[in-house]
Amino acid sequence: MQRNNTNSKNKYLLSEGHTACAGCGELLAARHVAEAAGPNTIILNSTGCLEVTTSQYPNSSWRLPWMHSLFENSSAVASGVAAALKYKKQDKNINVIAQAGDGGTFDIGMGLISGLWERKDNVLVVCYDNEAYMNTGVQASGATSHGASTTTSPAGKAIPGNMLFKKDMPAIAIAHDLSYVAQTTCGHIADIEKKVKKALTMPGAKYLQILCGCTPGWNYDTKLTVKLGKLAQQSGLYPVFEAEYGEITTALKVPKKKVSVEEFLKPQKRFKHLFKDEKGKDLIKQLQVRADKNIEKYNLATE
Ligand SMILES: Cc1ncc(C[n+]2csc(CCOP(=O)(O)OP(=O)(O)O)c2C)c(N)n1
Ligand SMILES: [Mg+2]
Repeated sequence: MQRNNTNSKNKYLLSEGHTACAGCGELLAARHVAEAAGPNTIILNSTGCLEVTTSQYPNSSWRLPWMHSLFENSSAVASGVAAALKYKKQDKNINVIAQAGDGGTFDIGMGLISGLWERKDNVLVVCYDNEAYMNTGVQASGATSHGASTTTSPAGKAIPGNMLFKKDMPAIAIAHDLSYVAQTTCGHIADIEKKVKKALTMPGAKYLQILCGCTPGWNYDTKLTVKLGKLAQQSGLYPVFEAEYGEITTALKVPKKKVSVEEFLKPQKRFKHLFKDEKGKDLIKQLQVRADKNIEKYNLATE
């Protein structure tokens, strides 16, 4: 494969020349995952926006060994790579990362990821959670927020957006008794790097989930990607935390001055119908209850 812009001074391991949208939270997060992991890393990438936008034949934006196989199986291929590295006694100095979107992680890749976690294969599984199947046109996934309008849960007379609730994947990961499970957002770039570095020091299977704004899918102004990540955390809707062997070890506090879920929802047109009538306002209240429960569960309140 050729690399794009080979004369460039940009030496990011995920470099320019990709075709992602302006303001893509997934590409931003993935760049920092790669930077934190460093050059001695092999990445297995499921089908999705991150794969499609960084590897258009005959180009690649990756300055790392990187492989795409199928939508559902980056984790199974990663298990094979980890086994080969172990056989070659190279498993201590080469990292293996299996990465996918929320569709590839929460839904279609779930069985194979669960197998990897069960066997405790030496792989970091990273989910870029943009809360829908974005690459194929914003279909709802198991990660889609309650109330979000998507092409398979269009807000209208029949329903006010997605009527299902987001699957708690980190809890499912923790239930596999992993050495390390963490969650963060594309509004917390330094935290992404810190968590990847930490994860790669932990034995066996690890899981990192990153909330990533999607400008066309969430339908917001491109300059808000980082801000929305911060608001998701500050409102309590998307806790930023780490758990080691099932115990929460760190959790980022929410600000003393309450940030309501409305502040996160309002700039995104996927939620615009919620602000129009009483039914929508009730649904916002339900989301606020869930955010408040997170604040309690993860002990996020600032004294
Ligand atoms: C087995 C299979 N089913 C469906 C598809 C079509 N498909 C390709 S990418 C994609 C969406 C990916 O969504 P997600 O994993 O959330 O990643 P995103 O694009 O949102 O980053 C789908 C449905 C496929 N390639 N293979
Ligand atoms: Mg997605």
